[in-house]
Parts: sequence; C-alpha cells; structure tokens
Amino acid sequence: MSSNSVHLLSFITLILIMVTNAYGVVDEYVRDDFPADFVFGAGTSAYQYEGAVLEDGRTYSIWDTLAHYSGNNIYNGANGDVACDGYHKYKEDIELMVDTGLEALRFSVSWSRLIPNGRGPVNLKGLQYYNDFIDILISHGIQPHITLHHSDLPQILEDEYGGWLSRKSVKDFVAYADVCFREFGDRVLHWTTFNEANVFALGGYDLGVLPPGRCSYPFGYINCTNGGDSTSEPYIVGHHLLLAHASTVRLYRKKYKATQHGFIGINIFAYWYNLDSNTIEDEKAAERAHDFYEGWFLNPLVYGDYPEIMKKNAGSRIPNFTKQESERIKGSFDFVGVNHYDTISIKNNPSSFEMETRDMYADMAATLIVNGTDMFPTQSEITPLGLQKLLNYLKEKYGNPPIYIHENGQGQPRNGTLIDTPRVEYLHAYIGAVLDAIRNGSNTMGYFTWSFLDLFEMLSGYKTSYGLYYVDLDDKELTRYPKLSAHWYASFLKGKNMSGIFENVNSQETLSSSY
Ligand code: IFM
Repeated sequence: MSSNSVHLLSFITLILIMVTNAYGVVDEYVRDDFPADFVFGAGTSAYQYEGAVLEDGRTYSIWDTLAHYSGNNIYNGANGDVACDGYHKYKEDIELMVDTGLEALRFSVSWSRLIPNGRGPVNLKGLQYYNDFIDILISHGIQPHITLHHSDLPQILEDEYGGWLSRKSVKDFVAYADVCFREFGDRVLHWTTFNEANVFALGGYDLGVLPPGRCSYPFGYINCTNGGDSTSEPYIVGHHLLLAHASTVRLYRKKYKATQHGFIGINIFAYWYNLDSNTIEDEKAAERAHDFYEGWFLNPLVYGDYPEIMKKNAGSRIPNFTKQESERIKGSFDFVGVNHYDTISIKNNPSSFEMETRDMYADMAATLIVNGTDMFPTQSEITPLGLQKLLNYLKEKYGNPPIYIHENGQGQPRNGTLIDTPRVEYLHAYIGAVLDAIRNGSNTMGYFTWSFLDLFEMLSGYKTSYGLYYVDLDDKELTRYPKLSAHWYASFLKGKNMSGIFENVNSQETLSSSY
C-alpha cells in the first residue's frame, strides 16, 4: 500500500470514529437527514390502550380472557379493563402527540368493539370512536397507520370454532377487514393485517404467554391448563394467519386500491443474534432461528413457501400450501412491518432432536439466550448495531422490501421516574442505526417507537413500561406526564441537531406536563 493510501485510510477511519458513537452507529443527525417521505411516529394497541372493555357494545377478545384467567401468572392479577382509558382520553392524548411532533400514529382497531359478534352487524358507537380518532389525527397532520389484529380476536369466535386454529377464521377476518377498508379507507393509507404474526402464533400456542394462552407440557411458560398442543398448533395458526393475510391483501387490491391508493403489509417480530461461540454450528443455529422467526412468514410472502429447514424439521406438523395458495401469498405485501427490541445470543442445540415430541423451538435446534437467562427481561440492552444488521439481512435475503420499523423502544420497570435516561440513550442509538441502514441501501420507510405512553404491557401487565409519557395509575384521572424521552423525541422531530445524547433536550420546553 502506498503512503498516500495509508494516509487516506487513516483519515477515513478518523472520520468514522468521530461520527459514530460507542455503540458503533452514527451519533450526530437531524430529522432531515432521513428521506423526505420517511415517517416518524409512535404506537399503541387497542387492548393495551383503550380500556372501556364492555362499554358501548364492545365484547371480550381473547386478550381480555387471558388477562382474567386465574391460571395466568403473567400479569399478577392486572388486566386491560381500564388500561390508559384511551377510549375516553384520546382527544387529550392526541394533543400530546401534537406537542411531541408525531408525524404518524400506529394503533390498532379492536375487532370486538367494531363488530361485537365477530361477524355481522357493525357497532355504531365503536365506528364513531374510530372515525373520530382518525379525523382528529388527520386534522393535526398525523398519519393514521392501522393494525387490524393485535392479539385480540373476538372471544366469541374462539368459543365458536377455536379461533385461529380453524380455517373459518380466515373468512371472518377478511370480512372484518372489509368493514375497516370501507369505513376508514378514505382517510387511512397504511394497513397492517397482523401485529407480530410470528410471536402471536408462538406466544399464544407454544409458550402460552400470549392470548389465547394455549400450550402443552413440557413446553409452556405457564401451567398449560388452557389446553393446546405446542408441537403443532403454532404451525397451524401461522398457516391460517398467512392465508387470512393474503386474502385480505387480495381484497384490498381488487376492491379498494384504485380509489383509496393505500398500502398494506404484515408485521413480524425479529431479534438479531450474536453467536454464543464463533463456530459454524452456532452460525447455522442463527440462520435457522432467522428462518423460523422471520422466514416463517417472509419466505412465503416473498418466495411462496416455508423455508426448507422448517419443512424438513417440522415434517407433517407444518401444513402445505396448495399451488393456488402459494401464488396468492407470494407478493401479497406493500411493506413489511418489523418489531425489533433486542440482540440476543444464540447457541446450537442438537439435543432438542432427541425429544420425544418437539415444539417450534426444539425444531429450531437453537437455544436463545436473552439477557443471560431471563426470557422476558425488564430492560433491553442497547445494541443498535443489531438493528442495522437485521435491516441489512432483510435487504439481502428478501430483495430489499419496503420496511417500517413498527416497534422499537426500551422497556423499563414502571417505577414512576420521568428521567428515563437509558431510554433516551436507546432511542438515540437505534434511530442512528436506522439512518446508517438507510445509507447502506435499506428500503426502510418509517420508524415508530413503542410506545407513545405507558400501556398495559403484553408480558408484564403494569410492571414494565415503554412509554414516552408516564401514566399515573394511582391517580383516578390517569394523568399523563412527559418523560425525558418525550422531550428528546420532540426535540428531534422538531429538527434539532441530536449530537450527543442530551444536548438540545430542554425538559422545560413546551410539552404539556399533564392535561
Ligand atoms: O407491548 C408489546 C406489543 O404489544 C407487541 N410488541 C412488544 C411490545 C413490548 O413487549
């Protein structure tokens, strides 16, 4: 190498050290460094936010049932009966969204509020709630991004035919989606069929920790007294979700796309994996885990069938697609929604093949090591390079699909502090990672932090929280207070230069401290 090249290389290295931070991602950026049509927002979901579970005609969903199930050791007796009382407080919350400078809100529709019998008549009060919600968002220039199913199938359909275990769910879901497109599609351009389709099937039917809480010994994380078969049900449910998704997209494209001009996709959860040891075995285990988590849904959507390794390891427990189904599923998305929180370690686990029966994790033959041993840690570590690598991986493996980061944020114990410094550090680092990924060619089109305010949490009830706004549960008004992270995000969205973590974050500025 000539001495000129050596100098050039040292110069480039110096620049890189100056602009990246300790996490290895860009440190200094402004909102306008992102593409003009890139969108920044925050998220909620119906059961976690709305409360009012039996008000104005709403009926129970499978999430209500799990939260009220006495054998449930996940929520410590808590439930979403009131949650953030968003059904009554949404107008004030939208004011806070405006204060924060949100460009978009990701939220879900409660199927059992809109169509209390699961199919058939529309509940006019429910319809009015969502219409009003959407209208107010739009009047403030906040884009509504709607998820149709966030773990909350109407309980009545679970009781009638076993919910997602039955193929009948496909038809009912498509009919429900049809109502949503018809009623809201004149104002809503972004639709997601399922939140975390992969985790819904795994958590709800293998581990039992998510609605409807089904599992079978020895696989569940709860006592599997609700019924279930962890060896086959996750695969059956995943299959029905894919069929329902594809039929819904088909309906949207045939009946609504030409007049409404919207976009429709599905959402999946994804980790990034660090190898436990630098061996070819662990490298292959990581590849299998990607196939079992993301590939389970993305392979059919992009290539028309499940990953080969899933078909091989699950054998007859994973259903087949007919030729027509495969053709219908392939290409049935305008974007992929990705929820990413953590990088975890992964280790090859061949011994799982010796088990008499196998669940999906055993089929994966990999051990996932989350924060040491805790499967559900209360606080994510800050590993933004994982997100950058994940976006790059999805770009390479699935033909660079348009991606929305639908969820990213840091869970923390819900202890009432408004100075959530680690969350600010987390957001600063992960948004930097998204910018780096875009500069490397990823087709990422938006970023939503989870969550806009502290919600009823999926794996902990009210023990952990992800919100930019604290919700005081001891106050019957459920007053909201901005955390430092709300000030940080607002500063960023209002165009301030985010170099370093705390510069330009003025916690005294205009954000309302409470209603
Ligand atoms: O609260 C959940 C959300 O409902 C789905 N994704 C993960 C979040 C944090 O656990």
